[in-house]
Amino acid sequence: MRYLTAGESHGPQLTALIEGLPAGMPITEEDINSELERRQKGHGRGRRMQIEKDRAFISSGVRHGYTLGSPVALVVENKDWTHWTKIMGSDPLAEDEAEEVKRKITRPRPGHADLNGGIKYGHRDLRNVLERSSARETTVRVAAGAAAKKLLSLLGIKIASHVLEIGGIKANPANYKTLDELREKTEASPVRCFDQEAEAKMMAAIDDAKKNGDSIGGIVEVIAEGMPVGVGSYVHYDRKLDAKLAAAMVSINAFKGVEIGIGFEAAEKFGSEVHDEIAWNSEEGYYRKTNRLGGLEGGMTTGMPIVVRGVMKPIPTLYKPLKSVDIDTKEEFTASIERSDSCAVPAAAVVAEAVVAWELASAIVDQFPSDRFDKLAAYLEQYRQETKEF
Ligand code: EPS
Repeated sequence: MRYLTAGESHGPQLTALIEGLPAGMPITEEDINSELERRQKGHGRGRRMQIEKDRAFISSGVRHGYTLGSPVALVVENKDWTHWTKIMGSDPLAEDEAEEVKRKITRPRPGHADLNGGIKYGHRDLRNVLERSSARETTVRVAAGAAAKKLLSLLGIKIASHVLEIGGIKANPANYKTLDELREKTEASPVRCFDQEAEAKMMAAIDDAKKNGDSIGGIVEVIAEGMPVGVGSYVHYDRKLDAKLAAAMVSINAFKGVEIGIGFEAAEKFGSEVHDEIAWNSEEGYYRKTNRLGGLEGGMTTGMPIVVRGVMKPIPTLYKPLKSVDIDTKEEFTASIERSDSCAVPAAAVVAEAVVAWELASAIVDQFPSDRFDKLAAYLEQYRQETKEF
């Protein structure tokens, strides 16, 4: 499967175009909208989220609640567009109105795509860069991820996410019995954190950052249960599932790093403390006694829960901006101020869940190719049975 997105932050709409979903899979706009709603929440979000009420319109590929096998197009309208029709319109501007209408930006924000993107594409108005590089685009990545999540759930694969750290405040290890329990508790948390004590401290840290015109980042974790064994491959670098998951995580705006399982902690431990011993019983077949490697060995799934973490740097758009250089005058100025969020880590957990879901669903569809969803489900069932008997 693959997908592309289109759309600017203040353009009329955002679009995701999905190729490869098998035909006959049940899906509704509500499956997508519930995920979009989750992305809009979180303590620390800015004013844009009060303007928008993100809803997906399925404009292609689904009929009467089922996929057709044709491309699935998902469209989310930007409500804010009504304020930007002239500034972001596709029509050429008249000579005399050109400058005042553009809301031109010439002072790049450190840490954002502004300067590098301007140089690369030859844009002397950096708005031409920031409109697309904005994290607004993650809206339709969540929409595409929602379709992937639907496919996974129909195949008995559950996925959830939570926030582990915000602005240096670390949550205690989350002791949940089931992913449903994790989901229930974190959905009710304004920072998507399982640990309520840490939650209060995280919210206070966000409020402080906001008061100071600053921003803070954090760490999110995604867990997926029920993946069949052997999805992905060891035979080529570009078929390794852990590599795809890492790329997907770092592709999220402001994400700078990723860990799988115990991640960087493995550097401090002996091999005997890192690797998960193999066991077998007649009910489950093979399993690992521990899951330090986060459900992935040799670029493939082990059948244990997939555990992926990502670190998000603080959002670079600051109300108390850092120093920058005006690209027209070359003078030192403070960077331009755009509307921003003091912390978007809780929302980023939902985005991380979406991109992980996409990679897992995509790997399954690649490995068990079928144009029909019912055949895919039957094939997977048979494979799961064979795995047990191996
Ligand atoms: C976002 C929409 C954006 C920002 C934010 C995330 O909308 P606007 O620029 O109109 O406020 O709120 O993105 C950034 C801060 C950024 O630097 O990219 C969204 O929909 O999540």
